[in-house]
Amino acid sequence: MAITDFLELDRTLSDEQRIVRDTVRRFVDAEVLPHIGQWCAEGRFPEHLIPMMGEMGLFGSTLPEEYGCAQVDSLTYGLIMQELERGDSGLRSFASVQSGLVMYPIFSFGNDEQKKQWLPKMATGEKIGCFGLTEPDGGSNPIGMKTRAVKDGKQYVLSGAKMWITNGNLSDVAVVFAQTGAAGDHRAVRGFLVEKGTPGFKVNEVQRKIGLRASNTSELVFEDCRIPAENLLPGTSQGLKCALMCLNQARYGIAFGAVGAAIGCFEEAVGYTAQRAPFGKSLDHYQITQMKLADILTQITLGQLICFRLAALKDAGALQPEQISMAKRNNCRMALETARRCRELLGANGITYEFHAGRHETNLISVDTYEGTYEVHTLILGQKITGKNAFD
Ligand code: TGC
Ligand code: FAD
Repeated sequence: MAITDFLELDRTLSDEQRIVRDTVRRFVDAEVLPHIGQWCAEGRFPEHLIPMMGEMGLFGSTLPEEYGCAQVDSLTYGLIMQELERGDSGLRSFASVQSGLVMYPIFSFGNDEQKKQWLPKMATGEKIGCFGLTEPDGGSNPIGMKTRAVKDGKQYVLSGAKMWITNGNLSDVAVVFAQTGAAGDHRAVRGFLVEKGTPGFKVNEVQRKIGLRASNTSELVFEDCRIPAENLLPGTSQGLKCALMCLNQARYGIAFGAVGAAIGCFEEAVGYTAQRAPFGKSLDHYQITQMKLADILTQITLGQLICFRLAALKDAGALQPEQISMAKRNNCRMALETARRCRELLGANGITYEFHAGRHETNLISVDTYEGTYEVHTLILGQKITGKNAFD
């Protein structure tokens, strides 16, 4: 039994779930961990991994086989995200945006033509997508968006900007949410497909990030950007709610992914403190070290339990957005705190790319921020508990 499977959750997996998890685990050990420090130092996403991930069925993996997807259950999907983020949050970000924020809305809100055009090629990784909701003036309250889409004959004209967009510079297509009605009208927000190279559509990569360095983050700018009217995702007729439904998919994956990052940090710290002996005995002989490790393992185990329950609720069609908020909020903060404590156990080595905890820590600052900050999820839970909406 691995120490990070303290409550023997592995026993509850089917053979198929275990095989998928172990395949992704081996991929990360062989192809990611030996090189990730270098990619972070260079500030680049490892694009050569995309076809390999496609081959393994890691994109849109819960979607139907008829679109070339693996059609796995929710727990398998979560475990894929866990293993990818044990490697690096940037890798999981790539896969969760492609799957939960681009393929999911095309599948859920697109017409047959859009699904056939995009989903099979996105499943293999031949085509890449990004998701534009956040704007330069603020992301927590997306209904304040300024990006507009105005119908003009057989076209929509987009104007505005989206900021902090994962995969932006790598993408063939962007799912962009824009206001088609009066400012602040929830119901009039719509989703559109904007293809790379469309006149009036520019992408600027964000430079000099202090974390998620092996991930592409970009600004999307729309200046009199004309797209065919048929690029509207017709099923986004419920407005902003459709964008929030996409977030549920990504937040679910992040809750699992954060556990993976925490496991990566913990396993490294256990190994390191068993070897390092600044006072003659290895660090793991000392009570302070053992207390830190016991606290961390307990928190990781609680995070795992939340995830496994989430998966069961999701497959039963009973998962509520507030339950996802609790998992995203708790697990991201848990992983961030775990990475900080593990980096501390590594002493000076913890601040280098030779080890993993410091890299995970700077990544997890972003993971704790995106897909709804800790405060936003606090207020979502607060509303559920009290019935009072603190966002008003
Ligand atoms: P509100 O009035 O509460 O709701 C409007 C309508 O939407 C419904 N709804 C949801 N439906 C499905 N899932 C959810 N999670 C939902 N939350 C709300 C709601 O029932 C209502 O429906 P109806 O039928 O009455 O119209 O909306 P609000 O404007 O007050 O917003 C509430 C708030 C603050 C919680 C929401 O705006 C929010 O979640 N803000 C955070 C924004 C966010 O998370 N952005 C993430 C951007 S994408 C990203 O970060 C990608 S990182 C990717 C990576 O690299 O991994
Ligand atoms: P703001 O909304 O300006 O908030 C600033 C601070 O105020 C935060 O601490 C927040 O918690 C707090 N705050 C806000 N409202 C309240 C309130 N009512 N009460 C108390 N405190 C409050 N977005 C996309 O659309 N697509 C992507 O692919 C994407 N990828 C990202 C990748 C990275 C690396 C990062 C860092 C972000 C990404 N984002 C993406 C954006 C992300 O979703 C936003 O950063 C996030 O939603 C927060 O928005 P903001 O940064 O504008 O902060």
